[in-house]
Amino acid sequence: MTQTIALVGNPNAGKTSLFNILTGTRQNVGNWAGVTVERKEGWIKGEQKWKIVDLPGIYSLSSQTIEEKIALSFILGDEPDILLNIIDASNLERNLYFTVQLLETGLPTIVSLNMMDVAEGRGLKIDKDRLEQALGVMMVPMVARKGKGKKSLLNRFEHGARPGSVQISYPDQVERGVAALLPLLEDAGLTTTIDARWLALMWLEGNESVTTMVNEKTDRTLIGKMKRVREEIPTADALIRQARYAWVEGILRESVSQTNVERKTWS
Ligand code: GDP
Ligand code: K
Ligand code: MG
Repeated sequence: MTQTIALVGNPNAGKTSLFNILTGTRQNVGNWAGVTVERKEGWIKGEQKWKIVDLPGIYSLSSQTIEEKIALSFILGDEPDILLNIIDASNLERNLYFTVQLLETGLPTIVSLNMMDVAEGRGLKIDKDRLEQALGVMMVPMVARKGKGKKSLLNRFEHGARPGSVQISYPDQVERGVAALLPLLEDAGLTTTIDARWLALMWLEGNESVTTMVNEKTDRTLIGKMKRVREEIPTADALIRQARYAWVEGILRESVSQTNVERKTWS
């Protein structure tokens, strides 16, 4: 059976470079339905088992640009077997905000810790084990432009990906909203492989794609109840965003330090 890997990450994290070293010439390029955003998919060289879909580069799942809608509807609708999240190791704070949102979906995820050469050149010392522990998923250090780390990544695909297990404690108001929503989401039959807590958070944020999905699949009485929960927390999106940033800052304080020594392990 073919497994689908969705390649996701911030713009310029190295998605295209990674896609190319993984698929070589075995690529199809088209557009996402109805829009002129490029859609690429390919097959991992030497293996028929994995199809890899390159999702548009985005910074979060929240602000709902066309690129974000495409990525989110693929994640929600197609439920890829593995999320391959490529992040820029020299720019961890911004990149990990998105990673946290992805991990909260509960989908199996592998993180490609790319740009290790740049990070090392800047004297950043990244405690990968600690980061892995905090995020609950495996990370593969890479220099995608040079194809470094590809073997380890393929090895990780073989061993399978772990579901994200990030558990951020949000402010009480938000947690009460989530608690009120969980049974409603269950009644609506919306608790599938996508984590119900994540769906509840996205609903509280007022996320358009999740709102559309809920509206399509839920009867009006339940939607009414869910809307009332959301209306009670008008600042939910800001509260959630701040808590996520604070959580990322916390784990970076514990796992990244700055050194003066420039070690050239990757060049
Ligand atoms: P995308 O926007 O995520 O598709 O990123 P690209 O694959 O286009 O990469 C953005 C730029 O970073 C390009 O100039 C790449 O050659 C470069 N790049 C990609 N991976 C690495 C890496 O690991 N190290 C360095 N130094 N540059 C990289
Ligand atoms: K680019
Ligand atoms: Mg690209």
